[in-house]
This record gives sequence, C-alpha cells and structure tokens, in this order.
Amino acid sequence: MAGPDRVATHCPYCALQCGTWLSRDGDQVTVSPADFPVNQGALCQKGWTAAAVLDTPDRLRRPLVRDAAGDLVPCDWDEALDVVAGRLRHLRQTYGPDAVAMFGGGGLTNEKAYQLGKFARVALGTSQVDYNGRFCMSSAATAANAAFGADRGLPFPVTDLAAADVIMLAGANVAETMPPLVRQLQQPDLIVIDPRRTPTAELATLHLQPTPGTDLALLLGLLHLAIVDGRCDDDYIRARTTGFDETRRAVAAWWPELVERVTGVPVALQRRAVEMLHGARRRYILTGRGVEQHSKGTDTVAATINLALALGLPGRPGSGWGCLTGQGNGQGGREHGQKADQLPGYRSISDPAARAHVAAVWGVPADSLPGPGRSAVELLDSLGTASGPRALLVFGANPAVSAPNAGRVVRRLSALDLLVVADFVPSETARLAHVVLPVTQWAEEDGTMTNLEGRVLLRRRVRPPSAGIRTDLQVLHDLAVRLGQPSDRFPADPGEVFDELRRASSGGTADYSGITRERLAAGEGLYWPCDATSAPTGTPRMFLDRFHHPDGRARFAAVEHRDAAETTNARYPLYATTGRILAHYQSGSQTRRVAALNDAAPEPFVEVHPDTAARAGLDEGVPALITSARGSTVARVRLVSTLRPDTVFLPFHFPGAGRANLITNPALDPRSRMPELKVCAVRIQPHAVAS
Ligand SMILES: Nc1nc2c(c(=O)[nH]1)N[C@H]1C(S)=C(S)[C@@H](COP(=O)(O)OP(=O)(O)OC[C@H]3O[C@@H](n4cnc5c(=O)[nH]c(N)nc54)[C@H](O)[C@@H]3O)O[C@H]1N2
Ligand SMILES: Nc1nc2c(c(=O)[nH]1)N[C@H]1C(S)=C(S)[C@@H](COP(=O)(O)OP(=O)(O)OC[C@H]3O[C@@H](n4cnc5c(=O)[nH]c(N)nc54)[C@H](O)[C@@H]3O)O[C@H]1N2
Ligand code: SF4
Ligand SMILES: [Mo]
Repeated sequence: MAGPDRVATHCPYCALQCGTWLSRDGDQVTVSPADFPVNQGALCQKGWTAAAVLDTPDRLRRPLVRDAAGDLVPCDWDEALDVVAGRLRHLRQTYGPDAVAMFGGGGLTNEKAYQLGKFARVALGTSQVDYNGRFCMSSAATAANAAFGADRGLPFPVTDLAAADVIMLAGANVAETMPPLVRQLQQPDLIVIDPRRTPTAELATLHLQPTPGTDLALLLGLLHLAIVDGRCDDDYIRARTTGFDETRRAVAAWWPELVERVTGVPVALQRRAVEMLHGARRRYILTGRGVEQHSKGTDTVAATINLALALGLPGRPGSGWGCLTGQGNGQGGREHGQKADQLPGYRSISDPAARAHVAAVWGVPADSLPGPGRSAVELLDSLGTASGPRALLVFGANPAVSAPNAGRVVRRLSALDLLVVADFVPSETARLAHVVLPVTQWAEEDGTMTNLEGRVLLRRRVRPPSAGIRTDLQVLHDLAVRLGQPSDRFPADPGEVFDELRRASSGGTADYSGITRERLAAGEGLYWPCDATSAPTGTPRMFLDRFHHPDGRARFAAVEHRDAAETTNARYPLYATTGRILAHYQSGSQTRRVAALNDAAPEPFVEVHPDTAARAGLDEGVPALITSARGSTVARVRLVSTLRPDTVFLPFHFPGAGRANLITNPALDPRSRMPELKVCAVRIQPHAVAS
C-alpha cells in the first residue's frame, strides 16, 4: 500500500490552485509550496496547514446510518449502500425519477463533477441536479457567455496581470481570498470597488466605496463618463463588438451627480477611476463575488464587461476582462455537467445536438436524458414539499451553513425522506443526514482540476486512503451498480473517467479532448479549449482574433440599474453584507478543524462603524443580534471606522446560531439564478445573553 514519498500537486482549497509539494513520512503528510506560476513559491495559511484536515480527530472513517432511535450509528459499506440504493429505488418507483435529487460542488475534481452529472441523468434519470457554483460563479458565467460566447473566468494566464499598469478589482478582496496573487499585483495601480476598506483596498491607488448593491449604477456612471469625455476605443468598438449604441443610450441618464446620490461614490473619485483606466496602456477589469452575488449580479457583471469593451480591453494582449473564480475547481465544476441546465464540455442540456453527442458517449438513448432541472436555491427550497424531491444526495457542499436563508434550508433538508451526504468530516449538513458516506481527501486520490485561468492541473495522491474510506468515484460506481447500471458504465478509476470526459467534451466550448494525463504529468500548461486539430497546445489566451459568437464579435448588453431586492427601512435600517476572511474557507467545515486557523478566527464577528454601534448601544467585543426579515444571527462586534456607517459585514464561515446565512436573502438573479448573498436589510442590537 505504500505510495510515493513526495508528489507535486495543488492546494485543496481555492481556485488559484497553488502548486504544492506533499511529502509523506508514514501517514504524516507535510505541505510545502512549489514554484508554480500562480503562486511562485508562496502559499496562504490555509494552504500551509491543509494536511491537518487529513487526520482531524473527528474524520469520518465509517459509513453512518440513522437508526430507529434517530442516532447516526456506524455500519459497513454494503449495509449503507444497500440502504441508500433500496430507498432510492423505492422513492423513484413511488414518486417518479425527479423525486431524487443531487447536489454537487465546485471543489470536486473534473472527474467527480462529470460523473455526478452523468449519475444523476443516467443512473437516477433525474433532472434535479445542481451545485454550489450557483452561489458562486453563475452570474459571472451568464454575463461572460452572453458577451463573449464562452465563459473561462480568466481568458488569459494570471501571470499576465503582473505586467499591467492598472487593474480594477470590482468586489474582490484578493489579499484575503487569494493572498499569493497579491505578489503579481505589485506593479499595477489598483482601483478597488468595495464597501469595506479591505486589506486589498489598503493596497489600492483608488478605493471606491459604494453602498452594497449599487455597483450597477456606479458602472453605468463610469461608462457614461468614458463616453462623454471621449475616452472610448472607437476602432475596437467598431471592429470587434455589437450593441454599443443601445448601451450608450442606456447609460445616457447616469450623470456622475446622480451616480453619487445612488452609490455614495463622490463624483471626483468616479472621474479619477475613468482617468486611471483610460490613461494606461495595459489594463484589466476583474470581478469578484462582491459585484456578482446579487439579484442583479448578471447585469452588474455585464456592466463591467461593457466598460471593458468600451475601453477596448478584452481579447487584446496585455489587457482584458476576467472574473476571479473562487472554488478549487470552480472553473471545471461549471463545465462538466453537474449544473441543472448543462452537459459536459459546457454544453446545453436543451441543445438536441449536445444531447445526441453526450448520450452516444454514455451509451444511452438521447431521449432518455432528462431536461433542465431546478437551480440550487430553488432545488433546496423545494425539498420535501409536495412537488419537490424527497431524497437528496450531497457531494462536496455544506448548504446547512453556506446557502442563503439557511434556517429554511435546514428545515427543508430535515423534511426529506432520505438525505445522503458524502464528506470526510461531519459537516453541519452531514449531521442532518440519514446516511453519511466517508470519502477520501485530496492527498489520498488522483484527479484533475481546472484553475481560475482555465488551466487543467493534475491532483496527485501521496498516501493511500485509510481502510474504510472510499473515493467519491467508487461510491458513485457502487451505487450505480446497485441501481442496475452495467458495472463498466461508472468506472471508479479517475484516469478512465477523464478519458471519457475528454470524449464527452470534444467539440464543446470547454473542449478537453487534446488534454491527456500524460501531458499534464509531463508539466505542460494546458488551457482549454485544447483539441487535436485547432488547438493542440491549448489556449492560454482566448479571443485574440475573435470572440466565441458566430459573428466573432463581443456583445454589449444594455442593462438598467435597479435596487437590491431588499432596501433599508425603519425596521431594518442597515445593509448587511457577507464574505470571507483570511483564515477560514467557505462553510468552515475544513478550516475550523485546523487549530492554527481556528485560533486566528475562533468565532463569528460583525464589523460595525463606531457611530452605528454607538447608536445601537453596542461596543467593541460585545455580542450583537443581527436580524433580517428571515431570521437572526449572533456575532461579536468589531468596530471598524473605515466601514460605511450604513453597512455591517459578517463572514459566513461559522455554524450554528452564528451563521451569517440565517439572515441572507435568497432572492434570485432572474438569469443566473444566483442568490443575493451580498446585500440584505437588517437591524442590530445588543444580544441579551441568558445567564
Ligand atoms: N480565505 C478564503 N479565501 C477564499 C475562500 C474562502 O472561503 N476563504 N473562498 C474561495 C471562493 S469559493 C471564492 S468564491 C472566492 C471569493 O473571493 P472574493 O470575491 O474576493 O470574496 P468575498 O469576501 O466573498 O467578497 C469580496 C468583497 O466583496 C465585498 N462586497 C460586499 N458587498 C459588496 C457590494 O455590494 N459591492 C462590492 N463592490 N463589493 C461588495 C466584500 O466587502 C468583500 O471584501 O474566494 C476564494 N478564496
Ligand atoms: N453569506 C454568504 N454565503 C455564501 C457565500 C458568501 O459570500 N456569503 N459564498 C458562496 C460561495 S462563493 C460558495 S463557493 C459557497 C460554498 O459553500 P459550500 O459548498 O457549502 O462550502 P464548503 O465549505 O467548501 O463545503 C464543501 C463540503 O464538502 C466537503 N468536501 C470537500 N471536498 C470534497 C470532495 O472531494 N468530496 C466530497 N464528497 N466532499 C468534499 C468539505 O468537507 C465540506 O464539508 O458558499 C456560498 N455561500
Ligand atoms: S491562495 Fe488558495 S490555493 Fe493558494 S494556498 Fe491559499 S487557499 Fe490554497
Ligand atoms: Mo465561491
């Protein structure tokens, strides 16, 4: 069972996918940074300490099944899988295939994401499959697809940023969310748009601090200024785009004074931003979740793209537009079919040609594939209702903490006839399950990941899984066989799955057909699209000659500003926004188990302006109750004098009564179906602690 003693692989967490070395001494695994282009020998605290999760004391090591008394008790794999397959069969027979649903994650390898989508459509025959990328990437993806005809977060290598003169970061706090990237941002002047003075804003030449939920007005205003001051690239607009005239009309009313009234960003700073962007040669506009996680996220991202197109940036060497993808495989996870409306290769499940191609690879009739299902928030909201699914299988997500309006989500999860969670730790969602399946972690399995640049990477195993633990692919194989699938249809070997994925993606937008594990192992930097004929060495920089639409042109989008789904009022006079801090990752189920990280950030907190705190009778360090129309959460006050007085901020990494998502608004963007995680109306008051 001995594995190699040292392997080159990548961090288990975010989409930067820093290169790491893993060394092994017995079972002990140590992480050290590799000299990989995205991180150049640096790691953040989370990356350095990632191996601690491998042997965390409460690591799941045996399957658990809930007994008659309501307790989760250990059992063997056959028993657990028989229970799951038996109940799934029963629910399907009684209520039809859509009674069974799946929920995936953007941290899963390409192979897992692919297999999960295939398992849902073929082994379960359900349309009800979606994943946590709806909370993360969907607005940027929708806007990029509409504008460029393809969605690769960064359509250029991240190292290109180092040579930039000016970079606008719209709603991204990279100093905390991708710290090694900051090394590449030493030369450029930064324009940061964020209601908070974040560590990233501290690095900026210009910090614009809008009210949460008003970025769209700000961006319309910046384009307005660029147009009236004659700062647009007319040749580029003529040669490479369509739809500018309509967009110009749509921004005509957004005079800087109006923008200042709506956003709180002074006219002089608006002008300065446009001057900075216009006055430089190599310029980038990049988006993060701050502008995306809104009920108008798609339109807001479209407005950042409009600005970039008007300035002539996308598809030009040394300049560009991009979105900073978040989860480890946030890019690959949105390409291979775990999304409700999608088939592998970034194909649409509603496209007859795509269905025929993928069905042929899967060896099933095209008309047996279900159509599009509910998006993540709608799926979670429907669980256990009269028309919704009665069973849910979760792989790689912890929605009891991370989904908006989490109180309701927990009630829906609890109403299911069957909740199955595959995880390696007892996450808050796993604790609600009827069956918990213990799976391997990144250092115990092989696979591929696609980082924020669209570069495909090899994840390699340094130690074999402990007895009693299986890989996600093995679990899907074992379940498929029990559901009557031929045993070779769902292979557990990641190499076999990747080869199938390559065939399934062939001819799609995200074409992986030319990428082999051998080439990756040899160290080639392969960015999709990569096929044998038109792009045999991959595509580090997209759109240099043409955009991905049939006419080769990028499309402006004439978007209109609108208010957040919830605005402040007498009852809820403040805006709450949410996001990340350096020490924790996502729902925190991994990083809260690492002592060094937990010590750095042991409990929930809320950032409040001192004047706002004083008015509410709050002081530094006291527990506060933050209440929205959906519920309340408890967090300790941190006075932050650089914050907007009308806004409070909560990290969403904490469980239980301190979940930020107890207050967040599940209002959806009409196109991307992304929830409004970044703005809701709240009040704040001292939390009366029962003595
Ligand atoms: N430490 C750490 N790093 C991570 C993660 C993690 O959990 N922890 N997760 C990874 C993942 S999955 C993702 S998606 C990325 C996310 O990376 P980021 O997008 O950088 O992270 P967030 O903190 O969600 O949001 C960024 C900023 O948006 C601001 N913001 C809030 N509301 C608004 C608004 O209305 N307008 C504007 N302009 N800004 C607003 C917040 O104040 C915050 O500073 O990080 C990845 N890296
Ligand atoms: N209020 C608020 N809420 C947010 C956000 C926000 O900014 N504000 N951000 C949203 C964003 S951008 C994201 S990406 C989501 C993330 O939300 P979640 O997906 O809930 O976050 P994670 O903590 O990454 O959950 C992943 C779970 O899967 C497990 N896991 C990890 N890898 C694997 C694997 O390979 N297989 C299996 N079976 N399990 C695995 C982990 O142990 C963990 O329990 O949160 C969203 N929620
Ligand atoms: S920046 Fe992201 S990939 Fe790099 S070490 Fe930190 S969490 Fe891991
Ligand atoms: Mo994310």
